[in-house]
Amino acid sequence: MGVVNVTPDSFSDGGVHLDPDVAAVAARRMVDEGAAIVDVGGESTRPGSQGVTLDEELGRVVPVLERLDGVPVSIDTAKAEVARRALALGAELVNDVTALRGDPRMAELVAESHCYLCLMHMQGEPRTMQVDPTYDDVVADVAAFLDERLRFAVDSGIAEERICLDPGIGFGKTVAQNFELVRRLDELAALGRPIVIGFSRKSSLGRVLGDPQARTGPLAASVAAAVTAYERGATILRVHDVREHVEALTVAAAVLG
Ligand code: HH2
Repeated sequence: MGVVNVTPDSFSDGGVHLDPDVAAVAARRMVDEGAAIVDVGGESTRPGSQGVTLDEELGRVVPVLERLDGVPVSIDTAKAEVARRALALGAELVNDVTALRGDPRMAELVAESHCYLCLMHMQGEPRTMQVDPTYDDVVADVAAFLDERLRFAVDSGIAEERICLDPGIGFGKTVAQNFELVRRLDELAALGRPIVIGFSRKSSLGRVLGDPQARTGPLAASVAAAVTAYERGATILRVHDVREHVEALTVAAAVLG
């Protein structure tokens, strides 16, 4: 899954894809490089971010989606109206970082649209989530949350086979907790749904490399996280640098057989 953030402030590619033509070229290049789907988002969820209005978010993503005819698209949004417009423009997957808790109309929309859905774990909200994340056992707590959200989605009429789950790397977790979630990914895979991991460029990578103030992580570190997550059962890797990840994951798959 390639990432195209149509935002001025995303933590790693903010401002790069604000021009819809540039964003569409980037999305198509990601597919050429081997991405199965491109995740388009118009609202940064980086730690400390404030959120954007509906009009602002639509104004960012709609011109991009209009240019992506024929490209497999995921829409990264917590707003049902943004998802509705994106689905009408051909998006196949709704990537909701609030796991259907952000907008009461989202579950019904996804159920009626028969699209795919990603349910992600987040403790708190982006503005404050990194202040003091606390868990009894981060993996067990995230698994219980995802299981509950999966049941909620299915009870709302969304087909279980269309749902994937994501522990939400960096969303209300310490550096150690992010790595533990990948180390023990088999416990999340046991929920029986495909697992998405988005470790690409995240600050925990830069911090484990020795910079306690890092805001991002480098490419080689992102690839290492993706490959080890894949080895432990992740099947969808959300990444900014598609070509390098596809090369690494192809070799990892050849080794693992
Ligand atoms: N991470 C980000 C945004 N959306 N969705 C899923 N399912 N999983 C993730 O790990 C995930 C996500 C944050 O990364 P990015 O989009 O690069 O930055 P920003 O939120 O600042 O736009």
